[in-house]
Formats: sequence, C-alpha cells, structure tokens
Amino acid sequence: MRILLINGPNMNLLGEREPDRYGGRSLGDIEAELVQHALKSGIELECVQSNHEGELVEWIQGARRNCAGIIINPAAYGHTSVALRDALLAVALPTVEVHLTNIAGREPFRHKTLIADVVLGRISGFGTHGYQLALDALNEHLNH
Ligand code: CA2
Repeated sequence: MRILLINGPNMNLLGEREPDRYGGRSLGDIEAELVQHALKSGIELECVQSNHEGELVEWIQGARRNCAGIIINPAAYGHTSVALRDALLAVALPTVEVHLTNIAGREPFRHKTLIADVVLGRISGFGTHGYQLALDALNEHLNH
C-alpha cells in the first residue's frame, strides 16, 4: 500500500528557522524516520514538499492513480486555498490534515482551514509526532 505525504510552503525551512515553534529537526530527517515507520506496516510512503500551490494540486491529482490515502500539512495554503480543497474533493482519497502547532490557539486567521470538512480528520499541536499519528490513523482506517 502506498501513501502520499505532502508538505506545503515553507516547510522546507524546518530545523532552520523558528525552532521554538516548529522544532529543530529538518524535514528530510522527519521524512526518513516516517518512511521507516511506514515500512513496518508494509506502507510505501512517498514524501513531497513544495512552496507552489499548483504543484501541490498536481500531486493530489496524481495520488488518484497509485495511492490509497494522503497525509497533508498544507501549511499556510490550508487557510487560503480553494484549489487544494477542490483537488482533495476531486480525488476523494482518505486524507489526514496535520499541523505541527495547535492552530486553534494561534492567530484567528489560522483557526480555520478550507480543507477541514473534506478530510478524514486533523491532527494539530503535537509537533512532528503528528505525522506518525496521522500515518497510524490512516493505516487503521484503510485496514478496517
Ligand atoms: O503548524 C503548522 O504545521 C502550520 O501548518 C505551519 C504553517 C502555518 O502557516 C500554519 O498556520 C500552521 C507555516 C509554517 C511556517 O514555515 C516554517 C516552517 C518551519 C520553520 C519556519 C517556518
């Protein structure tokens, strides 16, 4: 089984900027650990990141061909992008939304995301461990 992990804009800066807020580990390290964690459950995890909205849309569309589900940290585009929402609706794959921080406890403009009602569920506020929680939850969902 294959799952696609998508990270949105600025997530390539993980470990380099704002470590107090977003943690000190690089995205590459986090992805490598998740790939190993996924393999234990027989899951092939494909990891991608982009700062470009259209590229994120294309990856979501492409997942329809070969993925059983999606994990996405849309970063700031979660709060703004109708295009991401439409793409997720169009592919209709089970999707888990992840945010490292508790977006409900931050500035009001972060409280809502435009994909909240089209995803299976959201994990927010548990730092990078949220990706592993999302993977386990999605795996559980896909197996039952
Ligand atoms: O908490 C999250 O995971 C966010 O998706 C992170 C986004 C923010 O716009 C969302 O409201 C919540 C922004 C990430 C900012 O980019 C950086 C990432 C790492 C280090 C520095 C900046």
